[in-house]
Amino acid sequence: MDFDLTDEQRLVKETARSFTDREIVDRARENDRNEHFDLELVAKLADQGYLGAIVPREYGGAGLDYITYGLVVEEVGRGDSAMRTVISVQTSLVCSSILRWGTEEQKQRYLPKLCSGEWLACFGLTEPGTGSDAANQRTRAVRTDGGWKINGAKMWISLASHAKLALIFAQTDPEQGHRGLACFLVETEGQDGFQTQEIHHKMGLRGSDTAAISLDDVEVPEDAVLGEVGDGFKVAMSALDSGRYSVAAGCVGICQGCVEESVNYSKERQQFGKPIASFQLVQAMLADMKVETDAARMLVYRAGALKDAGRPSTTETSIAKLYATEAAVKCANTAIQVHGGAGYVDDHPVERYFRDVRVTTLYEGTSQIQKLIIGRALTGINALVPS
Ligand code: COS
Repeated sequence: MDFDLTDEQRLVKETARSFTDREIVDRARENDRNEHFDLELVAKLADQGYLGAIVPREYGGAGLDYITYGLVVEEVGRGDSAMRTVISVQTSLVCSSILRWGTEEQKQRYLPKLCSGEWLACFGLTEPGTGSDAANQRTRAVRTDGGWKINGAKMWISLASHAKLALIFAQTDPEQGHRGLACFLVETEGQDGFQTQEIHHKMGLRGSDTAAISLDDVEVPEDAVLGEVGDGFKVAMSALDSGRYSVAAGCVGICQGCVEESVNYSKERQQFGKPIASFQLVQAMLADMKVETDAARMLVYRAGALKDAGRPSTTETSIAKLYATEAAVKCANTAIQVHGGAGYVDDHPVERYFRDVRVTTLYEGTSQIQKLIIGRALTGINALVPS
C-alpha cells in the first residue's frame, strides 16, 4: 500500500490548488450573492482541461486517472461547490456515460465539444415525482417512424439552462420496469418542445445553474439512444458511480477548506487575551474536523484506486460518498462554531460552505440510499423490495 501521490498527481493537485486560489476563490462570494452562473469561469475550467478530466486524449480529454481527477475536484470543491458541480456533472455524469455506453460516432460527436467546454451538458434523471426511486420514470418515449418522441418533466437538473446536450432518461415500456428505460442524447438547440425553467432561491449552490426541464413531444432520431433501449437504468447507475465519487471528492475539499479557514481564524481571533487556538475546546473542534477530513479523503482515494484498477467500486463509492458528504456537513457546522458570529455572515467562506454542502447528502443519492446500497452489499438482502 502506497499513501504517496505520484509526482504527476502532486503537480496536478498543486496546479488545481493555485488555479482555485487565483481564479475561483475571489469570485465565489459575489457569484453566490448574485445567483450568478459564471460562464467566464466555466470557460477557464474548460481551458484547464477539467471538464474532460477523465476522458482519453483522443477525444479531447485530459486523460487523467480517477485518483488525479479526485484531486482536481477536491481543490475546486474547496474553492466553490457551484463550480465543482459543473465538473462533476459534465465529466462524471455525462462524459463518463458517453465513454462507457456510446457508439464510436457518439463519442466523436460529443466528447470533444464537452471536453473543450464548447458545449455544456446535463443529466436528466430526477423528475418532480421521481427521486430515490430512479427506476420509476414517468417520462415516456414512444417510437416514431425514424426515432422517438419524448414527453415528460425533469427536476433539479444542474446546468440544464445552459446545456446544449441533455441526457434524458425515459420509460419506453412501462411493463418492463427498470428494464424498459432508455437514455436519450437530446440536442437542445432549436429543439421543439424542450424547455427549461431556472430554479432560484436555493439554500446553497446559488452560483450553480439549476433548472426544471419540460419535454413536450420532443423528437429525436434513432441514433440518439445511448446504449441499448432497456439499458437506461444501468446507464444511470454507472453514471452515478462516477458522479458520487466526484461529489465525495468535492466534499473532501469543503472539509479541507473548513480546517484551513478555522485554523487561520482561530490563530488570529483573540479572546481572554489569547488567540482562541490556544484553548483546548477550540483545538478539539479543529482536531475533529481534521480527522473527518483525512478519513473522508482516504475513502475517496480507495474508491478512486478501485476505479483505476478497473475493479467493482459501487459499494466503496457509496461508502466514500456517504462519509465525505456527512463529514463535510459536520465540518461546515463546526467551522462556523469556531468562527462564532463572524461565521454567520459571508465575510468568511464557512458560511457558504454550510449552505452549499447541505445538498450533497441529498443529490446523487441521499445518505439513506447509500446506506441501503452498503447494507445490501453486506447482507445480500435488498431492503428496497417490500417482502
Ligand atoms: N452500474 C451498472 N449497472 C447497475 C449498477 C451500477 N452501479 N447498479 C445496479 N445496476 C444494474 C443491476 O445489475 C440490475 O441489472 P439487471 O436489470 O440486469 O438485473 C439493475 O441495474 C437494477 O439494479 P438494482 O437491483 O440494484 O436496482 P434497485 O432498484 O434495487 O436500485 C437504488 C435501487 C437505490 C440503488 C437506485 O434506485 C438508486 O441509486 N437510487 C438513487 C437514485 C439517485 O441517486 N438519484 C439522484 C440523482 S441526482 S443526479
